[in-house]
Amino acid sequence: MIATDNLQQTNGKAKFDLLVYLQAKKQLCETALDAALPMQYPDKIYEAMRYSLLAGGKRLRPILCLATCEMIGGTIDMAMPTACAMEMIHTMSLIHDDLPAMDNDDYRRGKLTNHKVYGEDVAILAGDGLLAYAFEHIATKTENVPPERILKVISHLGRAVGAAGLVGGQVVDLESEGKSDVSLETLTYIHNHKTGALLEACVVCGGILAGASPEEIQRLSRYAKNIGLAFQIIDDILDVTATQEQLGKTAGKDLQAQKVTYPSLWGIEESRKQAQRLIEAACAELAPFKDKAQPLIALAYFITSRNH
Ligand code: GRG
Repeated sequence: MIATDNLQQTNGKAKFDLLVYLQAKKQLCETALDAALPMQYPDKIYEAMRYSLLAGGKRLRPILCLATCEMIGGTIDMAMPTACAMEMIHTMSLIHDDLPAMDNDDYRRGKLTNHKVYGEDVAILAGDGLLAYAFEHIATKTENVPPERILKVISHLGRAVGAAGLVGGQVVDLESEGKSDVSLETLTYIHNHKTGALLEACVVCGGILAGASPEEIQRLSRYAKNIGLAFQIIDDILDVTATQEQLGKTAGKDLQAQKVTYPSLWGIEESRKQAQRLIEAACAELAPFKDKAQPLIALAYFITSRNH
C-alpha cells in the first residue's frame, strides 16, 4: 500500500491526488507508446520490441518528463515524444540488463524476459532497435518546440545513456560483482549513473522542452539527482523486503549475487532515513515553483513509499 497521507498535498485550496494523476498520465503514456511503435516488417523484431515496451511498468520516467514540462509552462504534447523515448530507452536497458551475460533474469514486469521469449540474439537487437528509435522519435515527432531545444534534449539524453551515464554505471556494477569491499563512493557512482542519469534526463529534458532558464535547469537537475539516488536506495530495500509477485521480477537477487547494496552497508532503517532525507532535499529545490510543483513533489514522496 502507498501511504496516501504523503501523496495528498494541500495548498489551502485544493488537494492534489497523486493516484488519480498517475493513473491519467500512465494511460496517456500507454496510448502514446502503442501508437509510437506500430507493427511492421520485419514482424519478429517489432514484436520483440513491443513485447517489452508494452509490458506495463510504472511509467515513472515518461511521467516525470511530462510533469516537469507542464510545471515550467509547456504542454503534454510538446513533451510526449521525448517522454516515450525515455520509456523506450529504459525498456532497452532492462532487456539488456536481463540477458544471461548481465543479470541473467527470467522475469521482468511479471512476464518472461525478452530473451526467454525471443532468444538472446533477437533480445539484443530489440534493445538496439529501441535505443535507435528513441532518438529518431524525438527528432521526427516533436512539434511546437524550437529546434535548438530539441537538439539540446538529444544531446543531454545521448550523454545520459552512454559511457558517461547508464553504460558507465553498468560497467562499474559488473566490475564490482562478487567483491565484498565495494566502497560507498563506488556504490553511489554506480547508482548515480546506472539509475540516476536517465531519471535526471527525464526531468531536465522536460524542462528544456518547455524553455526552462539555466537556473531552473540546475534546480531540476539537483531535484532529479536526489530522487534518483532515493529511488535506488528504495529499490535495494525492496529487493530484500518485497516478494516476486510485488516486484514482477526475481526477489532477493542482490543477496544471492552477494552484491554490496545500501541496506547491506547501512541496514534497512538507516537506508530508509537516507532516502527520506534525499527526498526532502529534492523537494526543497522546487520551492520557487510553488503550487505548480505539486506533481513533482508528490512523485518524489511516491518513490519512497512505493512497494514495487
Ligand atoms: C543504455 C545503451 C544502454 C545500455 C544499457 C544494461 C545497461 C546498459 C544498464 C542497466 C540499467 C538498469 C537496468 C538500471 C536499473 C534501473 C532500475 C532501478 C530499474 C527499475 O525501474 P522501475 O522500478 O521499473 O521504474 P518499471 O518496470 O516500473 O519501469
